[in-house]
Amino acid sequence: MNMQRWNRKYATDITADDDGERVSVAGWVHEKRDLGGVFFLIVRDISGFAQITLPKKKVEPELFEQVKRVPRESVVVVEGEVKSEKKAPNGYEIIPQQIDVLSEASPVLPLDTTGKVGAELDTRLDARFMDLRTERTKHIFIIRSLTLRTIREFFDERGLIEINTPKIVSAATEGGTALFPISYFEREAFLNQSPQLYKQILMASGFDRVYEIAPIFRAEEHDTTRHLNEATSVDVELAFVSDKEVMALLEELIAFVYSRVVDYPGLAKLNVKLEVPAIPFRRITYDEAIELLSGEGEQIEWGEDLGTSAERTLGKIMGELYFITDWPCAIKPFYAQPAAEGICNAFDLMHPRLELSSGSQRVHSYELLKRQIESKGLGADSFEFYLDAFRYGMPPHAGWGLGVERLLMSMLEVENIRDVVLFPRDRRRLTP
Ligand code: AMO
Repeated sequence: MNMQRWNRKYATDITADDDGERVSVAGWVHEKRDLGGVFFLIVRDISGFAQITLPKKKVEPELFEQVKRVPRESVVVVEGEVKSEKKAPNGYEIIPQQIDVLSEASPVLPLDTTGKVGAELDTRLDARFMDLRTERTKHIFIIRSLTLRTIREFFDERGLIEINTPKIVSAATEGGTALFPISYFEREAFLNQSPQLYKQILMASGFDRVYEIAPIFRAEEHDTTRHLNEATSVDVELAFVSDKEVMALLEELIAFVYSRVVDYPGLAKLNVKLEVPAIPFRRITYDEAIELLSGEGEQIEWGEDLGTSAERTLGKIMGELYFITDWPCAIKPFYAQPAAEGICNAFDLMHPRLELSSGSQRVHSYELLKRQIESKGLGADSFEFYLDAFRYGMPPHAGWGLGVERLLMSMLEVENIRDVVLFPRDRRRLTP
């Protein structure tokens, strides 16, 4: 097959100004419409749609028969002449000279790609390759890519260094959520829950501003619309700063991402009204949070974590992005720095619907860290490689982890977290 011969253009790169030009568009047969004297073939590529017009009297009968027969969603290359046409999408149509069917689709499709017939999420995830051909899903993943690019740009401008830490690890970091064990030769190993230990180790290296965007694995058994077993986390760690500075960095980042996504033209296809949030976000302490909840009839014992229902109630009261600060140490990990009696310098960033991020100022004293690991009932032995980094000069530091999917689903008003992951991993789903 000689692919060179085609002067291939994306559907939206062709305009009415190309009138008279010979072009090729390559893509999928989106729709076929027979209007009697004229037949329309709508070809879709990643950019949009091209109208191929076949006036029955003018085109070769064989070409016409071929087009009539080709099943929807088949892959075709259409070569022909551009004609300016006000009524067509993008203001032009193509009068074809040749249509090559490169791959014929089976006639019964798992999904309707025009979006006229809706499908259940499970059906869409089972046929994700085809679901991605629909406008809404396509734009979600272009926005995901834009979001990640924007995050990297933001960090790059501020001099953070991007790091990659191991995903095969020997110890847990986030108490409460379970680990996925894997067989690692003759030893026990796990998939990482968070790059926490490694990003902290780097603080002892002189790399004083780092970030990582990578998968985290959590063996959570429950099946919710906000939890995945494999998620993507944006992790940040900065030295010579406190929790206050990293909170400011986090809210600036969120506002920056929103400002970019607001400008993305495809956002219109998702029917969301997005406004760039004003910074700084409101801050309430854990004590204030449980007081607010008590006012709504929801009693939380001091030292108890806030569950889904509490998060929802608080979200309704706050109505916008906000931080919860000054958490009881008992419900935060060993690496969070204690401040006053029983309280540590930890925070959660909340969207009215769900938690987006958590972080803290870290313990940087070797002795205190070791004591805190032990007091959480964890064996200091398995943390030796981590503790070592605290013995030879460890600056004060702070950081956070932000769930990429949580950010996307809240920003785009998507109900189920699985909708913003190409191939989600959950309790039931290991393929595709
Ligand atoms: P935490 O456990 O709160 O903190 O995780 C940080 C953020 O990651 C996202 N997240 C998840 N998203 C989808 N499915 C899951 N199962 C899931 N688990 C977590 C959430 C959450 O807010 N080491 C600390 C961060 C730090 O202190 O730097 C940590 O992992 O958006």
